[in-house]
Amino acid sequence: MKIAIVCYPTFGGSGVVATELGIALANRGHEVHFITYRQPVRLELLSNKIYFHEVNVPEYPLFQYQPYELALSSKLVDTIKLHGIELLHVHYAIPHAYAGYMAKKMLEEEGIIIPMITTLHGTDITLVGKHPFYKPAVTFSINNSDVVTSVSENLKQSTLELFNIKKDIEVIPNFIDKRKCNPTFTDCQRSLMATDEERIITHISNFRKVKRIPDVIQIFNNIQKQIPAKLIMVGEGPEKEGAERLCEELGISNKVMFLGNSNEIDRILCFSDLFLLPSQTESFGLAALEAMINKVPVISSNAGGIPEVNLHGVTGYLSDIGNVEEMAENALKILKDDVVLEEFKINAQKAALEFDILKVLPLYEAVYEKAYLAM
Ligand code: GMT
Repeated sequence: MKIAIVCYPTFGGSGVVATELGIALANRGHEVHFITYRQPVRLELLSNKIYFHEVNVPEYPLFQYQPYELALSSKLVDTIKLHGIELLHVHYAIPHAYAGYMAKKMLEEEGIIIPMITTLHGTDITLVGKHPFYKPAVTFSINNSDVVTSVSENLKQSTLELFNIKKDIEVIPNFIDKRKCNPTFTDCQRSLMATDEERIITHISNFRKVKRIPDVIQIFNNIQKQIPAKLIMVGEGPEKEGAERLCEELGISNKVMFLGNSNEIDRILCFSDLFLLPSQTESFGLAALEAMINKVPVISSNAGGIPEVNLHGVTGYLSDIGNVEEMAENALKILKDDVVLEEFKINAQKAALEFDILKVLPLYEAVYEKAYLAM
């Protein structure tokens, strides 16, 4: 099929999922067109099966807010016509589903009928979408998508609770590609980060409030009082400065490394012993899954869809949001004993394999086929 994918091009989970999905679809022979305002961060190679079309929004002084939705829907119409695209898959409801619906309607005027699949990712529902200023438009765009998918059962239930949804929502979880996790990888530069005695603990996110960054620091602070350890913080965002200050106040700055955004997540996870994800809410927790496939157990909150990924007592432990004491105690249970750590590492990777792209991709393809045939 010729498929257009609309997503955010950033390091955020929805952009990563959309990009990895597009690459996998291209590997299966589909022609994939990414339509967004910048080349997606994980999209390194363009080919005769992968195209990128940039959405430009010309600045005009009259507008306090530049009309991105308008530019996106126009770009969709042009690209779909030019390349004979057969299906539109939008990731993140706001404003992509809304712009996609407008494009569909414009194309219909010209006799072109194209199905639109909307994938809900989390914050488009639980944080931003439910705001009264957006809610009617989000409800409308979901109800007017041809197929709606959500990345976890929990997100599906939240969507049904928060919005008046008349469509079925199919759950298609986030995924990883086990083939990208190379078992013969020998370039794991652990010694650059820590001594042999130290455990390495990692957190990766966009450092937004929802990630509860101060909790990450407090959990680590409690751990390092008991065992030698280092914390690696990967990502950029509004909470980073405060986190650096908190480390100084606690006197642990020499044990915490802030690496900024990275495209080499696997290289960092290969030497990590534990991953921390104490989020306020998380529709799925792709970062946890990426840790698990790299044999890294997870200490997390039990928020949202995280329990569908991190299995309590098996791949890590879950605690109530904000219970940093318990999270640190659980972390120590895993980290203090080499045998226990190894057991959790193996369990984490085994559980992550359930989300391998080879299992998840056919679910998307089935949805595409159903939507296409229904037109
Ligand atoms: O976690 C973020 O803040 C980024 C966000 C996004 O919209 O890109 O991630 C969401 O989508 C990911 C991919 O489906 C999920 O794995 C994340 O759990 C979800 N984040 C939240 O629900 C907070």
